[in-house]
Order: sequence, then C-alpha cells, then structure tokens
Amino acid sequence: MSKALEGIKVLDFTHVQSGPTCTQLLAWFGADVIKVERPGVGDATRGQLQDIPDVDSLYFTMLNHNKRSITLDSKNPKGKEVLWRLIKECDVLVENFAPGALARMGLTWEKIHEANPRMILASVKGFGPGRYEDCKVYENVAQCAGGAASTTGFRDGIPMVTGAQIGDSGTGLHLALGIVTALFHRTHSGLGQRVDCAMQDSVLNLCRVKLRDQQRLAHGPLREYSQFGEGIPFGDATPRAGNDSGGGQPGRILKCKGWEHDPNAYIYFITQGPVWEPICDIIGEPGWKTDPNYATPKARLPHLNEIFTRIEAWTMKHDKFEAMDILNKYDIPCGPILSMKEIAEDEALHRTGTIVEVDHPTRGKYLTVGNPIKLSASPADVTRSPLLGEHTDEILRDVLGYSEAEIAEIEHSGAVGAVQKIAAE
Ligand code: CAO
Repeated sequence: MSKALEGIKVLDFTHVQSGPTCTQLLAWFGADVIKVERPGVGDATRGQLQDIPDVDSLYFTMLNHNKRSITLDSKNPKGKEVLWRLIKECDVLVENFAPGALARMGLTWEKIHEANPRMILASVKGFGPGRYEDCKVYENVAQCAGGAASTTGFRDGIPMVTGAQIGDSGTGLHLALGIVTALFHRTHSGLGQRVDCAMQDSVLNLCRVKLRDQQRLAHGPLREYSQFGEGIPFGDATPRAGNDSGGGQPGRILKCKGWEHDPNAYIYFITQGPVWEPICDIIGEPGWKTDPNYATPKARLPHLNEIFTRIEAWTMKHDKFEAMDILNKYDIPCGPILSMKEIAEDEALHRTGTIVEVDHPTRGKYLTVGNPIKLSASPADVTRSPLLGEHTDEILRDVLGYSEAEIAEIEHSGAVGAVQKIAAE
C-alpha cells in the first residue's frame, strides 16, 4: 500500500514538542522527514527527563518516530550551503524556533520563496502579531494565554492547566492540517506559501465553547453550570466549571467502589435527556421520572448537585468497570477514569496501533502512542526515532547528491560535527 504523503520531503527544523508532533504526523502519513539538528547537541529533549543515562529520553523518542536525523550547524558557512541545498530539495520546511531565530540564520520567507517557489514554510510561534509576538513560549504559557487555564479547575480554586498538551501537540496538529492544505493548494497554484500557527490561537480554538459561554453571560446565568444550582452569582467572565459538562446533558465525575484508596476509581456520568428514565430506575428513584422537579432537563438544572449526589450513592456501590457494563446496557453515556497504567495495558489500544511497542538500539523496548488518525489505504507503521545525526551521511549522498569528496569536505569543515557511521539495529 502506498503512503498518503509519499514523495513529500520535509525539512524538519523543529525541536521540543509542538513542531515535532507535527512532523511526526507527516512522517506517519509517509513523508520523508529529515530532522536537522545542531551537531553534538541535537534537539534539547534528547537529554531532558532522561530515565536511562546517555540514552535518548522518552520525551524525544516518543515525538520523533519515523524521521531521519542529519546534524548541521546552520551558522557554519558550509552548513548554510547544505541547508540551502536542502531547501531547494524539500517541499516543506517546518520550524518552531523562537521569534526571529530563523531570520537570524538568514532564512527569510523572501529568500526561501525565491530559492524554491514551491516550498511551504510552516512555523509555530507562541503568539501571533501583537504585544507578545517576540515572547518565547512553552505549553503552559499557551494554555494560560489561550483561555484554557482560566476556564479549567474549580470555581473556588486557582486556574489550572490540563495534562493534555493542547498548546504544544494541539498546535502541532493545527500546523499539520495547514501544511497538507497548503500542499493541496500547491497542486493547482504551483506555489508554496507560509503556514503560521500561534500556540495561543490553537488553544483558543480548542476553548471555543468557553468564548461561546462568555457571550451567553450577557443574556443571563449559565444554567448548566453547577454554580447556577448553588445560587452563586456569575461574574463578568466565563467561570471555571469543575467537571461539569454542559447543555441539556449535564455530567460529573463520580466516585466508584474503591475510591478511598484508588485515585482513579471514578466514572464520568452524563445524565443525557433521552435516558433519564433508565437512570431513575437504576439509581432507585423511579418517582423522578414523573416528578415535575426532575422530569425535564430544564427542571433538573437547579437540582444537579442533589441528583449527582444520589447517582454517586449508586456508583459507589460498583467499581468503574461494573458501572460501565450496567450503564451501557441502557446507552447511558459514561466513561471510566482510566489511569495511564490501565491505558498502557489496554489490549484494544494495542490492537488498533494506538499504543505501539517500539524497539530502540540503545533504549530497548518502550511503549509509544501511534498515529491516532487511521487512514484505510495508508496505514502508519511506527518506526523508532533516529539517533543524533544517524542519517547525515546518507542524506548528504542520497538526498542531496553530494559526491564522496564533497562529503569529506563538508565533514572537514565542521558543519556536520562528528558523523556517526551507525550500524542500526
Ligand atoms: N545550528 C546552529 N544553530 C542552531 C541550530 C543549528 N542546527 N538549531 C538551532 N540553532 C540556534 C538558533 O538559531 C537559536 O540561535 P539565536 O538565538 O542565536 O538565533 C538558538 O539555537 C536557540 O533557538 P531557540 O531560541 O528557538 O531555542 P530556546 O531553547 O532558547 O527556546 C523555545 C525554546 C521553545 C522557548 C523557543 O524555540 C520558542 O519560543 N519557540 C516557538 C514556540 C514553541 O514552539 N514553543 C513550544 C515549545 S514545546 O513546549
């Protein structure tokens, strides 16, 4: 089977998380992703959060599958020469350096477009144009500036960040969509273009419903928020809503059997309107089916705390998986709170390739998250991340067409550092 992006070459000038998640997706779809790294140093994440001394960290390996690595000093004259050759050869350049860093390397859009009019230049920055455009940004900064933190957590607690990396991986996803869209546009325009994603914008895009609620506040209280039932007045900004889920389908995280000693013995329970009657029967409140205070979604809104306390009295009698089995028989939407340990051991996720075991020459076997986007005609095989500069030689020779003498000259110039001639696996 051919890969969807077969034939597309990506000059991957990314580091840390946001950019690498994007290029990893492109690699899974079949693009040839050539990761350019600083000689002797590489992507900083190779050495961050290391669990095994002198072995590429899981932080790096889990974000850089299916790529090739070339080491190149972009500030060395010979290195610059190689870089321009790569720019002429590749279809896409992806970068997430600090604002201005690419231009300081001499790589402006104008020059890139002149050298290769078909090239797409894709960039992640923390902020778009405006007062923070020059700022360096990491995940949690984006979560805070994009509206996620002010709307996450409990009303009476401080703003919270979430474990889902919506700033980094979320922006990488947005960027990947921008790149494939620009590739499609190129099929009829014949030209590349710039694709810019700001992490603040991506987080805000994912917080769209909270900006919806901000505007609804002008017309009255947010009745689906627990705060409404508790009689606490709303302020002038969307408040934190704890674990409420909104609309006519209120939901909460409820304790299950074993919660006293298991931090994840909980279930998410949604009181979807159409299954209200079976919910009443299951929890032993058949009278609520017809009682005007409970019978309709609107009537229930002021009583959500009471209703969920009653449902929790039932969920606490069952472990989360038993509760799932019982509730699913009636199509009651609910979900177990799964720990990372439970997810890592989930057979179904292994079967679908969402969790994959990968072998690495210095690390050995480890688990990773495979491609969550499944294409029927272009399945993704997950291969290990490259060692630093592992493919320098072969990229210079096979992709860029340098002769052995030229390669020796490049190596001698210091532009690629000490080239590793690795016998992989
Ligand atoms: N050869 C020579 N120099 C290289 C090089 C190479 N192959 N690769 C990178 N460099 C240089 C850059 O040119 C830059 O030098 P100058 O500052 O002199 O121009 C330098 O390395 C540092 O780059 P940086 O500023 O991007 O890196 P940093 O570690 O200081 O900052 C980060 C990291 C992530 C805060 C910053 O890159 C950033 O804000 N990126 C945009 C937002 C983003 O993607 N954030 C997500 C990070 S994941 O949580």
